Amino acid sequence: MANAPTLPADTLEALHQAARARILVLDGAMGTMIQQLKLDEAGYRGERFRAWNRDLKGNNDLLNLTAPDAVRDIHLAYFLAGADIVETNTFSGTTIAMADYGMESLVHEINFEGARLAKEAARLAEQKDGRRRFVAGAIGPTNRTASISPDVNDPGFRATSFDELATAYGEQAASLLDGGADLLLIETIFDTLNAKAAVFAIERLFQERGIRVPVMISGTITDLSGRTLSGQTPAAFWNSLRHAQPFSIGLNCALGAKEMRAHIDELSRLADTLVCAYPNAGLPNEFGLYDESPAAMAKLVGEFAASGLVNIVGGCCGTTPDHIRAIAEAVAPHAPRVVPDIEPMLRLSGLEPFELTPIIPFVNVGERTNVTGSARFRKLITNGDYTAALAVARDQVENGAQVIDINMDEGLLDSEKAMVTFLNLLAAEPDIARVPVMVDSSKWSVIEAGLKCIQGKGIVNSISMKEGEEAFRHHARLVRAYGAAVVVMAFDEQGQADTYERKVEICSRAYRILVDEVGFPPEDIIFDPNIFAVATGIEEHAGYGVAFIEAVRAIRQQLPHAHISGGVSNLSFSFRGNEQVREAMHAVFLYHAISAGMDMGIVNAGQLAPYSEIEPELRDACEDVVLNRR
Ligand code: THG
Repeated sequence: MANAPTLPADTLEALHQAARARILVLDGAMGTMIQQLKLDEAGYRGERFRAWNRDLKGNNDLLNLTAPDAVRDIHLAYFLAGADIVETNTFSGTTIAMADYGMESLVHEINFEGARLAKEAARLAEQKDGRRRFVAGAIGPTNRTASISPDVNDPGFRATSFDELATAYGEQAASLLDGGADLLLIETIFDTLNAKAAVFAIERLFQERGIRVPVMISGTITDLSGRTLSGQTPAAFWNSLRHAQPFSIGLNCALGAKEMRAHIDELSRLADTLVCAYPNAGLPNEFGLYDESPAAMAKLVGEFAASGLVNIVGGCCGTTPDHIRAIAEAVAPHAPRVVPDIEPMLRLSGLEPFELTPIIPFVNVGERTNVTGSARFRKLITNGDYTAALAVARDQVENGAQVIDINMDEGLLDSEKAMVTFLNLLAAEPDIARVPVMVDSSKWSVIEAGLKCIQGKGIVNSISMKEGEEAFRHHARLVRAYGAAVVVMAFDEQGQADTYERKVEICSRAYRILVDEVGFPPEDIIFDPNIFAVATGIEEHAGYGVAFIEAVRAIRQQLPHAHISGGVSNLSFSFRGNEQVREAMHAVFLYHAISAGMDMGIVNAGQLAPYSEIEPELRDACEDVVLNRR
């Protein structure tokens, strides 16, 4: 998310300049300060909502309308304690969260006023000491999760959806910008899919308005396992959200600075953007309150700064202006973290990260979860036996699949529904969901439905130029907005490429469009130059193996950072039923294709023989066929 700032250019420049010059200070907890006001039900209601038909005590965001002076004073207290950025009092300002109070219709006003009040406080603080202050529009996680079922007996159930979240987040973000927010802050993320919906909505808003403001992203690691509530590690979380090109990535809330340190350290090493940490004031006490002292907290956060881990610091639950003052003093002597240069690399995630590093020669993508590629899987899905279908996925992972390809393209099936059901159930299986998903369909609607279910960074399989460049660009932009990598088939308006020349020409054209026009990162592009069946008895098919292998070599040389994949089992369709020969064919083919630069393939993860273990006579025969020697 670069380019076209909406902020007055000087605000954006001032923000970047400040971030280069020093560790920026965020505010502390709004909720903690509101608690100290000891407002009763009437205090929350004010005159305007005196007769509202539901209890309003605890609706902190409503105070933007009913107690604006108090809210502004809290912001001002944080600014004067040393905060550069304060968060608007809008943590629950979505229609989804406001439904608890029947206040969906007030969302615009609450966010607009929230931003306006914080800006007023910023102006007052600036008048006092001349230092620039900024307002981050706070976007909380809502009280629903897109990738976790609230019902333990129904793991595939979801209380909300990507679309519902994107609509709600989009409304909130628009109102925050209308009210004057300088940045947006997607925070306290316990389910990365919620955050991906927020990122999607914000990007759509930026496109609609032709504007762009810096976006901060902050997750929360709520237990000692070091994972988010939805099960991701910090690195997986970062891989899932990196496409947002956020102003900062970081963590907040949870178990305090001490427990957060290791995770911030990890993000600090991985992220090529600013790192932000705003922990709670320690662990909760017996009343569930956070009471670490300003001095104790400042010592811990000060150490983050001394160790070069952070660019932005602040506090969450339990922190007060005194905490922020102490933290600001503690970090002031230290230089901000230097943003590292991170090597471009295909970085995916399920619950865990997967990186295609140069030492990985080849990525196994499990093919068996495919209704057209497996009669057994098709039967399980059409019979609705999802438990056994999940076992197929588990087998693939246990047999070494590092990614699983999921395909529900079957004429008699509601493919979208099957894709969604399967992915939602899969999300509840940590031993499968740890790997990234490849969403495989020839129908865009099925792909999009799948993308809306995965919290990790997955792969779209596939897009192509078969319907022309315009549709190709459109799909590529959406893939990017959903934060996925992409398989591009060597397929154009004329059809599927079958010769070396056509394969290279189409992939080159697609690469230029993706990289130069769409801004797609080249390391997130996976070309599939079409593996076709050989030894079919048809003369023209004999050269398919060689055409693929030579195209791989050329594409790897000519199109930097892009990867190559293919459906390996396609090659041996003419040997159906003879598994031994098929396996040998695949081993021989992969041996040559991998040395030419193929680094990924859709394979039967349980049935991959090493080249060296193929019986020599059979191997020679396969070589003759694959390399078209005889
Ligand atoms: N490129 C891309 N995606 C793809 C393909 C590709 N997705 C689908 C397919 N091709 C890759 N997946 C498979 C899965 C299974 C088989 C072949 C390719 C296969 N199945 C056995 C058969 O049909 O004989 C299994 C039979 C059974 O168990 O019922 O060979 O090329 N981007």
